[in-house]
Amino acid sequence: MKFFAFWRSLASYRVRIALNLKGVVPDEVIDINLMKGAQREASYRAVNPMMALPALIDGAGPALFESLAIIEYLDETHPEPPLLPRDPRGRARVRGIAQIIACDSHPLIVPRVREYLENELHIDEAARTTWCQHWHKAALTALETNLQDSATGRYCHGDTITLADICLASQAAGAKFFNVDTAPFPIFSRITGELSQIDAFARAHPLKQPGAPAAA
Ligand SMILES: N[C@@H](CCC(=O)N[C@@H](CS)C(=O)NCC(=O)O)C(=O)O
Repeated sequence: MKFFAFWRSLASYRVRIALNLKGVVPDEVIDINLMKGAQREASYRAVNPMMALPALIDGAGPALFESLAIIEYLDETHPEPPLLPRDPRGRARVRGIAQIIACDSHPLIVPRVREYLENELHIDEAARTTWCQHWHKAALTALETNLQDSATGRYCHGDTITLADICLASQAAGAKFFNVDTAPFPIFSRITGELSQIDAFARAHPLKQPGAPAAA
């Protein structure tokens, strides 16, 4: 198994958590340095034409891409512990929370968007930061409201870890990177605090990866 990742990539972080929860250790972790634009090199474009991390090649391939799709693949090929509830409504809620993060919020703050704002639209750094913080807060506001539901337990959905918790942890790491105050979101903060104590989450954290600075 080959895992294409980068320490700072929040989508790679999501897949790293799932790999840890499932006890799957890739044979090779291939570092694609997003800060040097390595995701756009031909060799990686051949793996993932979207030029985004992560990607996973399991056995003969083909390469898998998009963190949620990869995590569901891992969940299907390594069913224990399950990352989705058994009931359709529960699964829809968990996937919904995950998609607010991975599909609605995160794509607005990735390098290709920030670089386009800077290089093509000539938006200065302060305004780019305002942009990123705005989309973070929009997601946090929606998440906090969703988490007020009685289906929330110790974690996002009841008392077992699901795909939603994996995504919540990535949102928390992103909030730190972009200096977003999460104090106004108490349920989000409580759950992400709990998750940070779990070994599979702690070991997967961006700042624990090779090449990461001591603090970001
Ligand atoms: N929706 C994708 C997001 C993939 C993505 O944009 N990944 C970022 C890093 S977290 C990336 O590689 N960006 C490269 C770029 O924006 O140029 C997923 O969840 O896998």
